[in-house]
Amino acid sequence: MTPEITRRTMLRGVGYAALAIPTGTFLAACGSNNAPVAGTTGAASGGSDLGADLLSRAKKQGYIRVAIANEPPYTKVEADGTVTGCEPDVCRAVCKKMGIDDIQGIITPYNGMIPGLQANRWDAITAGLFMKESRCAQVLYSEPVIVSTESFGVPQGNPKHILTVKDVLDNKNLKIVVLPGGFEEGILQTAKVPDSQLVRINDNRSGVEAVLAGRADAFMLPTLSLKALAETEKGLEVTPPVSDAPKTGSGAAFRKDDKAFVDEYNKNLTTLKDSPEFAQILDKWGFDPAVVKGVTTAELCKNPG
Ligand code: 6CS
Repeated sequence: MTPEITRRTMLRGVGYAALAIPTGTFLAACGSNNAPVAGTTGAASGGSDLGADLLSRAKKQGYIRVAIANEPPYTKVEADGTVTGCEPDVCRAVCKKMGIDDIQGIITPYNGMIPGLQANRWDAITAGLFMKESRCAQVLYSEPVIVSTESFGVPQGNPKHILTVKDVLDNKNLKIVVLPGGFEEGILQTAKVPDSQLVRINDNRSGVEAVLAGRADAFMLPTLSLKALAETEKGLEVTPPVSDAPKTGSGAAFRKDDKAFVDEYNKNLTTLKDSPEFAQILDKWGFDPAVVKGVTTAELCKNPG
């Protein structure tokens, strides 16, 4: 059995030299003193006995590893390494009800989340990875935690009048920034927007910069993510929710083999949803807890793409 890795061991083992790891920074949210624990994701997967079933392994080691993007308010890594944001906070609350002390976050791009899950680099995705057919075919989603909307981030005054996917289709000169493998890229591709109109940029701030510098006309991203960016990126305007985009919703995503864990997770998620704690978490991050009531994974997995 691989020896348990405590945070102290991890600190001793990998030190902080790994902080510079561009895509595999391994962050721990351990209780109150959430010092970042840095290392490659390899160190993360090395710290757990993948042979045990997820529930018994997680209870024994005291955490599950979760993929995050660091895109507030869906996911956020605080300056001290604390992993938070709406989805990680809900996941942490459900895990505690399951007897699992905490979560440990690993930052990764959206297009790497499912491949990394299937490669056992993490145990779950708690990033607001919106449900759609192709994703639901590869992972086991919990019941939904959030339902949200999409918008366009545009220069002040929205000079090109971009409000809907149809506006993008009707003007072939428009260039729209999307994240590679992101839900928004899928929306535009499903609508048959030509690839020549898509500008793929890996990080949100660079996406905003491209719009403000005139290298693209809009950045398509969840409404709340753009609003969070607009708080610091002066000059960015966020359009009202895109009326012809599908309903976006997400929950935690797990490996298909971990069905026993997901069943237990859903039982505890249902209990959480019926408690004031769930509304407190969603309200804190700007999500409306009422909107997800009655929405199911089965329904959201019908989203095309
Ligand atoms: O599910 C996705 O792919 C999208 N989700 C969020 C929270 N942000 C952007 C990303 O494309």
